[in-house]
Amino acid sequence: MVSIVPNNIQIEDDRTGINVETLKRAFLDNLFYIQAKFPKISTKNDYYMALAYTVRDRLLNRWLQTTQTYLEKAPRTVAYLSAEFLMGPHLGNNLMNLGLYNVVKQAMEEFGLGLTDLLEQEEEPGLGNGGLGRLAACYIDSLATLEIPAIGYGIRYEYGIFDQEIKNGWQVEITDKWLRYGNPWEVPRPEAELEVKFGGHTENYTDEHGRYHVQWIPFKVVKGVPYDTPILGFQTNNANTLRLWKAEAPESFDFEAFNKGDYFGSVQEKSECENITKVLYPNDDSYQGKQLRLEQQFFFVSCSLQDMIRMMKAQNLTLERFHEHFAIQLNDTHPTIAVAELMRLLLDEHQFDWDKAWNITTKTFAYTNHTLLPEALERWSINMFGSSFPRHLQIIYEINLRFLDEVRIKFPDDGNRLRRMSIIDESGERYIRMAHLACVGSFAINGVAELHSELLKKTTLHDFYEMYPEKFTNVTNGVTPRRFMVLSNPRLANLITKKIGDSWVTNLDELRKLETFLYDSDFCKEFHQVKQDVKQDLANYIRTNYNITIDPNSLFDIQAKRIHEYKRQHLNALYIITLYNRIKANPNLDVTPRTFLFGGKAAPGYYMAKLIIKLINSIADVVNHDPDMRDRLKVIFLKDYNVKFAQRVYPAADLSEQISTAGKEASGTGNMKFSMNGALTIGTLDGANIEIREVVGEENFFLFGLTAEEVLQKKAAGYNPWDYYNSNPELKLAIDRISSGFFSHGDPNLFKPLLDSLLYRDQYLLLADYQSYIECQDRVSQAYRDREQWIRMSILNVARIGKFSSDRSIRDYVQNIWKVSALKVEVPEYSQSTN
Ligand code: T68
Repeated sequence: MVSIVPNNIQIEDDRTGINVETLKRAFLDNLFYIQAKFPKISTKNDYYMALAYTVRDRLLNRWLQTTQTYLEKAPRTVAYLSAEFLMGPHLGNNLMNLGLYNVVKQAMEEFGLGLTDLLEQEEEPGLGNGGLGRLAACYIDSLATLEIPAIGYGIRYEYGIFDQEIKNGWQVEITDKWLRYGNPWEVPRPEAELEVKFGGHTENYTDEHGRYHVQWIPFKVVKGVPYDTPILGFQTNNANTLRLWKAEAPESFDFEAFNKGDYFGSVQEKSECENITKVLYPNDDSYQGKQLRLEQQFFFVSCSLQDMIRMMKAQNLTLERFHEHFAIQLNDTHPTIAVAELMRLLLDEHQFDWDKAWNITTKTFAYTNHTLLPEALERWSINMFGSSFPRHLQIIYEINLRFLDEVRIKFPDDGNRLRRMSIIDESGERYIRMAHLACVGSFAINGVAELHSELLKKTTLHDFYEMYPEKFTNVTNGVTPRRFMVLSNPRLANLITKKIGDSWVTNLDELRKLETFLYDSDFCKEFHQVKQDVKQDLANYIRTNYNITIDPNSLFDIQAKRIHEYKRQHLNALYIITLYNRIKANPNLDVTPRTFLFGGKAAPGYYMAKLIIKLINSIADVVNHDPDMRDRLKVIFLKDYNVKFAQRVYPAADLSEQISTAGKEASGTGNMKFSMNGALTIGTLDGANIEIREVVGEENFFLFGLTAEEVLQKKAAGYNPWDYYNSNPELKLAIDRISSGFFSHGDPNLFKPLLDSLLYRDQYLLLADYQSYIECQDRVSQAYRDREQWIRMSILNVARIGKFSSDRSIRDYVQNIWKVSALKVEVPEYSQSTN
């Protein structure tokens, strides 16, 4: 074919050039031709969009080259299936990864525009709830940075996690209209749409060779349209794809209905189809058996598997080798219906026999579990499941039949075991246990921190561990130091780079070299100054947005994460009340000034979590207005905690609160981000806290509370929270303060549900851990007074945190589970690559 592009372009053109002049020209060009604006009438958002397109242009060559290289070389590829990707803003990250941050900053400055301002303009894609979705985003970053061929598959929710406002101390949810002003980072690929079936029934038939087949006759068919976002690695040419699926009606009108005059009926069908990807379910670590949610899961899974099959066909590869070409990671059980769908595709659409199909399927999938909480384990009622997915129900029955035969052989005469392990729960109304399906259908099963993986083997998945010990492994979570250090804390990053060079960004263990400077007083001073400056930034932000003044010299004590009883934000609140009581009793008490900062969303239907938010705001109201507390205690609940805001928060923390009941937090990842930015942790022996403490050193970590084992023992021994209430005067006083109506304008009923839950059940053992927590907090206050020692502890946290880079996690997955290799992408000059 004759090239339509001259292949001798050498000048810096408007869409690839990276000097200041070219960037400025490109920016104006995009402002005019894409936003259709003159500078004079442009809004901040127009400027943001023009810049975003300017940066996107500079990604495209790498992205297309990557896609083409993967297509040609057909490397083994990771498909990361996740119902959530909590990506955070793209612009800053792409500027950093392209190495264009400073030159673009200068270009914008020459227009009188502040880059920080423009970055602030981006509406983040909040397509996740919390840790699980953010983990997927960190992993996608590391996969690209490590040059591993990978695709992230998920759902393009029209409305992501709700925006949180606080009204009168209560959480109010606002629809997240993140697509309102357009999304410059995604490219729709309508030409690659696929069809997904729902409902209906199955029919059996025999083909001309006398072979028996099943055909699924659906009730409705929905179109899946892929929207692709390039995910560039840090200073690499590899730009992987995040492919999110949007549901659409197959035709814009049902013409039959339309011709019959049923205009509204036909339009209604269209909107029903589009409902599938309308909104993200806002529950973390809990589960509601909603049919639409199940349909979301199947929708994106079916699209993704069909997409993979299509890719193999395009590469002339036989499906017999599907498992050699793809390693599919199931991010929790949300995509687990993939086990049945891949079986269906192979059996019904590609005529494989059962054994062959099952062999391929079980060599393809690997399953990551993210929770031990029983209320979070997904199970679907057979009736609901069967009404949407009749064929998959048959397949799951068949998988179960064969699986239980295997169990019977390995463990003869053990009926209870069969009942416990069955994929179908038959103890009452019948349910499909998705974690069981995931275990049976996968070749690898992992937890997300050492303790969590051990507890999985001992408790939740114990029977499966006995059945398939070789499948079980641990991959401790990690987070990307690019977004959570370089981008969000440039002052710290620059200081580190000045001391040890910049290779730590992709080899985080290099941070160890900082230990050499532990007693270098200039370095310690600079390190301290960085923390103070970042705290000042946050203080300014809070003054601007909350009209509250906080003192950057006070200890910034931060708990930022989803609100959940097991995470125990209310234990933190009990300490605040205790401090308050002490100061009221002795107004001259010499206390270490503290600023308590909270952030996090509650699931809209989780009343207790919402009441915890109200409690924190009510305490804040009293404390912040009490003259006795001035300059010593401040409490602020920061609204709408999201990735963008988290990037401001982590760098500014002195103390990171990781205080979940031991055995409940699978890993935690905020704990790592705080520690990376020099916060010390006050924490229980839970999730990754244990491993963080191990690497930073126990003398640089504030430990308190019962161990996971002690928690179980205490419960088994008949735990009675009243014993603690009655025998601990400070605890009693704190609780009585709340129940007296002191924080609720005299209303003793407002917080009664919370207090009753603590005094009569206390499922999460706050009262049992209270004294240990209080004493530990008092040690923190003492320690903060010796600022030089504190700084050294803080430096050691940074220096020793290397293990918690998501690069390490991804290497673990690559070596122990996926068995894939890096594939470096070469990018020839633009002029050559367009031929
Ligand atoms: C979190 N889980 C774990 N779930 O709680 C956390 N759940 O300990 C861990 O560090 C993190 O996963 C990453 O492994 C979640 O975030 C959810 O958000 C969720 C969403 C939907 C349904 C159930």
